[in-house]
Amino acid sequence: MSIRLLILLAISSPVIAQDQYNYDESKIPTYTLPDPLLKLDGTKVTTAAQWPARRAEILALFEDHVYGSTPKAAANTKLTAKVTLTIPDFLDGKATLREVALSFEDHTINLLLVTPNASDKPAPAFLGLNFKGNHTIHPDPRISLPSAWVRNDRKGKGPVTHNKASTESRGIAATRWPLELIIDQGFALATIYYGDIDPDFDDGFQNGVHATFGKPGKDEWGSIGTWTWGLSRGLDFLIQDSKVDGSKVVVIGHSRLGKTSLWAGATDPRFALTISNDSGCGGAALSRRAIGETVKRINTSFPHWFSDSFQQYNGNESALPVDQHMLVALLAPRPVYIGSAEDDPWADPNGEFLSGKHAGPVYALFDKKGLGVDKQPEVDTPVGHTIGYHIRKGKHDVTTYDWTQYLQFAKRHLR
Ligand code: GTR
Repeated sequence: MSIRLLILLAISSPVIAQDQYNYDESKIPTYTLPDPLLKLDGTKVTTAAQWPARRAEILALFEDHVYGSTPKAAANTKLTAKVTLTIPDFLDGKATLREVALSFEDHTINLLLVTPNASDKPAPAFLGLNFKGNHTIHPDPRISLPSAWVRNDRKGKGPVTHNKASTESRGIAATRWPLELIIDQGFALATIYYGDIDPDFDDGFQNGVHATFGKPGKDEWGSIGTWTWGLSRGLDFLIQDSKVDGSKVVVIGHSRLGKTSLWAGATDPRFALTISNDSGCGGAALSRRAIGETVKRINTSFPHWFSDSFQQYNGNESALPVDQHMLVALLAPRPVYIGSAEDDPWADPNGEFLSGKHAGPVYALFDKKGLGVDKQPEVDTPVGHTIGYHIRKGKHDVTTYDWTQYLQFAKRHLR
């Protein structure tokens, strides 16, 4: 290497650190995806009746190699539910807002539930985790602030501290949660602050529900596993609530919480429909493409998200016994929608599309048409049948455009 190049590398090192990740489709390594229909004994699944056995194998592979399994004690824990706040005339009388404390031992997870007032019939519902507190989804000053850890949100910079949520953050995530649109279409919305379940930083699993259930083993849950478990506990409540149709609950999530919604749909078949928004690596994007965020990078930046076993695939994606199309396949024959954004190459939009495509053969076992197209569609052109997909204009975010597609898709499949 020439001295000139060395000096250039040294002075521009932060830029180089960013550039070490591939964004070029032509530089994707050649890879072969594992066949979702090929059983471990070498026989091939050809009928819907044979699928449950193969599905169980795939689920166990994801538990053992990617997300970790849920400790038995957690799986068996029943939470008590107590409604702590009711606002019957929320959104100018269109909806009822309730806050529900879901508790076990000394831990409380607060669910915010907004149900439409227009009809007496139990409403289909969306359930999703939020990043910054339930009070950030709407500016109403009556919504409680979380008491758990919240991110020190200086545009992602600076240390992750144990700040308290402030009243100034009321409604700051409202654009990601278009409540009126959701209520006007006859859906309920339920959300939980993810930090109530497990704070999102690597502390050796000292806090959140990890504190109750103990330090996880090598192939037990990381934070994505705990957040997923929290979604299922939210669903337990929704299923018994008279205002919600428990057979029509959609699980939705963005980014790391989109990885979480996919794993929730896979582990809890009571979710009727799953939505992944810009979920990227460890979500809908195929790991073997190693474009944008890679397995090594995600395990290095966020060692607490997956099980420790996932680390063995750092830079070694082809050794994974699964890839993320098999995560989508675990949702079959239930509907699933994958949303991408054009200016989000870190999440590999085409890899997100391809997971949907390669899950198609499993949907076909049930005579369900998956995406119905072979190539990633143009921007702002939603496609799909039982598997939906769009790539919209814009950056990594959840927008009204995304929600409009998700609501239409949910109506099409749940009504
Ligand atoms: C990024 C991470 C992504 C995605 C995103 C988010 O830093 O690399 O995998 O999860 O965070 O959750 O906003």
